[in-house]
Amino acid sequence: MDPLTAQQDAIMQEIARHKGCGSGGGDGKTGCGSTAGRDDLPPEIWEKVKNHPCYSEEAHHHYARMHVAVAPACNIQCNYCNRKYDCANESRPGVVSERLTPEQAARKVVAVASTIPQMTVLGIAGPGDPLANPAKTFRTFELVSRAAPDIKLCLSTNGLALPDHVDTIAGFKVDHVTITINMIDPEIGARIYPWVFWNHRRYTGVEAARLLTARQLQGLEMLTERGILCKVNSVMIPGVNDRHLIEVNRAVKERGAFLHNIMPLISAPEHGTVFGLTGQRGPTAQELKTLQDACEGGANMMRHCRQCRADAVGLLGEDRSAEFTTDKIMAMDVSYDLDGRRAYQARVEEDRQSRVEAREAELRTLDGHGGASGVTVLVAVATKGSGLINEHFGHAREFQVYELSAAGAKFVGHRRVDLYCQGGYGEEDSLAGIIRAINDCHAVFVAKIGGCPKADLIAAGIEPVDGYAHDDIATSTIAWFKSYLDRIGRGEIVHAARGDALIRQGGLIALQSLNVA
Ligand code: CLF
Ligand code: SF4
Repeated sequence: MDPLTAQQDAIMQEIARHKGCGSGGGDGKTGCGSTAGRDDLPPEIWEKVKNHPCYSEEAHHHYARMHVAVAPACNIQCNYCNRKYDCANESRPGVVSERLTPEQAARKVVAVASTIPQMTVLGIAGPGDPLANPAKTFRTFELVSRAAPDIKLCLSTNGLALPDHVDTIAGFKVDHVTITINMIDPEIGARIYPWVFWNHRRYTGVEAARLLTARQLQGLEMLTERGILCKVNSVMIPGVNDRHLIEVNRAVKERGAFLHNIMPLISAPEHGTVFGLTGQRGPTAQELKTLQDACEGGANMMRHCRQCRADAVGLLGEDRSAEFTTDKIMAMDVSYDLDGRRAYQARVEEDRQSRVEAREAELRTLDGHGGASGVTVLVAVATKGSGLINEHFGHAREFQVYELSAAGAKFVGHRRVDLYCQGGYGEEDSLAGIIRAINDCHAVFVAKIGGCPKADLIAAGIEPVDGYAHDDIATSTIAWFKSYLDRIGRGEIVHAARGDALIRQGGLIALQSLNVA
């Protein structure tokens, strides 16, 4: 056995000890994950996730994050990456971010935090790998923690250099680290990573993948030992690692990962990546959901990721980066109003708490509705954020999808669509695309909708619901679900599962046969 393999085997044996879910968190009563709330988590974990939009599904309706693109270099090559663009482990391919110095980045954070008081998290996620650029990454953290002490620091890495930097990360009080782990089997890894560069040497093939997985899992263990919350991102690549990700889910849970975010590969020839050029397809939304469902019971699933770019600003799913270009932030007159930010966030928390109570009260009234235990339906929601049904059908660029059952309303994903309303007119091609994208949903909740799309949706078997405009999503969808069950009970409708959707992901149409029930 060569010295490198012996060293990695030793690391693998050392990290094979089971740790259980959560970094000191999770009481076994509930999943400590993105859907968990205040009552489900130990207080110290709740404090860390309650206003992090990626680590709490509920928080992502209320709180924003921003990225600063300070890390251009990378130490590995992924077959889904083209270095012209941002790191595809956190970003959609095909978009390029404006590179910043740490000083520009710190100024940008203060400018954004002064303008968007619900911006609570600064993440460094590229455009290359933050830990392949440690000086720039940590200098940015140093400047930001001084200038904006209430902002949570977050990091996303491929993990190769992670074990060397864990103490520094802990020293900056970074509470949230994401590691992209696409495999734990080096044979599979060799199909994803052509090479890695470590310790002044380039490794290729299975040897490269073995080194990478050992370093990733070692870094994950080291972080969770220090109480740092870890999220694992995995890119689902059909035919390469899709089934294997169930094993990855188990392995990262054993090592204390708090969340697992399985993201679809986005691949097209124009991205110039190996996978794009060789015709490797991404998964359909249904395939993604099936895999995420199969992983339930393991490490908790994150399903609300938007694969945002390395200079993203705003709520997940919205992009306000154009308001904060370098030119604009240099011209802005900013002052950091810590008290004002705290007061704003206190009001957000008050509103959030009263809505949680209303939602729980509505859920209690589900008891006793005939058939609730066996019926599950998907519904689509048009929203601009804040957990409200507050978007017009014609203005929606995406729909959030919820699964309704006796257990309540559970967020299961989002579907990107083309705008229906274009220049004051409804676009028929877009409407057909929207119907295909939400074809597996029984209803679509909107703030407002015109007569034409309404009729077409009804003809397609999707009920348009505009009676809950500007109300809370979970409370409203549960109320509608009760009326749906009542209609079944009265024999007015017959419940039937709907077919799989043909869905756009990241602007690409993933083909799947329509099977409308
Ligand atoms: Fe950024 Fe990532 Fe931190 Fe979030 S993103 S570094 S954990 S603050 Fe979030 Fe964006 Fe998905 Fe990332 S939605 S791509 S999971
Ligand atoms: Fe590209 Fe990110 Fe992979 Fe590096 S880690 S090769 S930047 S996708």
